[in-house]
Amino acid sequence: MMNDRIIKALSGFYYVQTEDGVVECRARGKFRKEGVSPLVGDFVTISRSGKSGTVEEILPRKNSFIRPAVANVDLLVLLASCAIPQTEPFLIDRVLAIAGQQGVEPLICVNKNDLEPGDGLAGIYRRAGFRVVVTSAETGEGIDELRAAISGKLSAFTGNSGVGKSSILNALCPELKLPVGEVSEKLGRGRHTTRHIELYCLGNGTFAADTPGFSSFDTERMDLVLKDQLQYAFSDFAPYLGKCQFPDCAHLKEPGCAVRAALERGEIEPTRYESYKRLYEMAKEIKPWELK
Ligand SMILES: Nc1nc2c(ncn2[C@@H]2O[C@H](COP(=O)(O)OP(=O)(O)OP(=O)(O)O)[C@@H](O)[C@H]2O)c(=O)[nH]1
Ligand SMILES: [Mg+2]
Ligand SMILES: [Zn+2]
Repeated sequence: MMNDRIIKALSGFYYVQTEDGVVECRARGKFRKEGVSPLVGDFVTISRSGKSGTVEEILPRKNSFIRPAVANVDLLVLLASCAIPQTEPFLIDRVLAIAGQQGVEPLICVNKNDLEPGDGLAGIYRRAGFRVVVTSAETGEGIDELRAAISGKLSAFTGNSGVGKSSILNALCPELKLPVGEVSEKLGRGRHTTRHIELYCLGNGTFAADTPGFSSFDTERMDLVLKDQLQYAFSDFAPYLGKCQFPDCAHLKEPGCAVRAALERGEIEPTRYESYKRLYEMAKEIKPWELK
């Protein structure tokens, strides 16, 4: 059927939502040979034998991500927290750059506002022109606003482990009863409670994928943004691009740089610019064979 979609990937199995229920599938070997893997969110064609099936074809994707491994998303919800585990702005900026490159709308959600005020972090991103919701899965603050923002869309919830992705989804839809984990106060991080990606229907054409959280180590395996394209993935730089003295300005140390002038006038957030520089340095190291 046209609308058969992978809603869960786990241990080499793909669970495909069809008109008459969920079918457990394996993927054809050709996908591995071609270097593609089916993703949660993919529309697929399957063949069936008895109760199980095989993913035969992946229909063209609107977009796809390596981390979280999802396809065809309308909205990337980036969960952050100012309480333990704290979210580094660099992680947010890195995911924002990837969303920017894919042309996917991001939404920043600063959670755990009951434990630690999220206004500071929220302010940085509001000033940079992003949509931000401040929430608490504990008190319900901001949940209605978040529900309205994701309504009718397919969202992927991402963020470091323990920020409350599963808790927020439970707050949006208590029937989900997703497992939530503890946070290690000592180590300052979550415990990777969510182990697989799964897409849930929240009703009224709203879908949300819960995904395993990032640890501080595994961001290496994230999508790559090339150094020359990086500036375009920073939407807050857009008003200044093309206005530098040198047309090939990398916005680092070049004279007459319009981006750095905007930074000095306070029109670009310092942490955003720092993240740009860090990502640029990382992008310089990308080898041609690492690109698809
Ligand atoms: N006080 C408070 N605690 C929260 C809030 N959101 C989540 N928590 C707690 O934070 C811990 C981690 O929450 P999870 O929902 O498991 O976090 P997660 O982002 O899904 O983590 P992973 O699945 O490991 O990626 C749990 O103990 C939650 O009860 C919140 O807004 N306020
Ligand atoms: Mg979780
Ligand atoms: Zn410049």
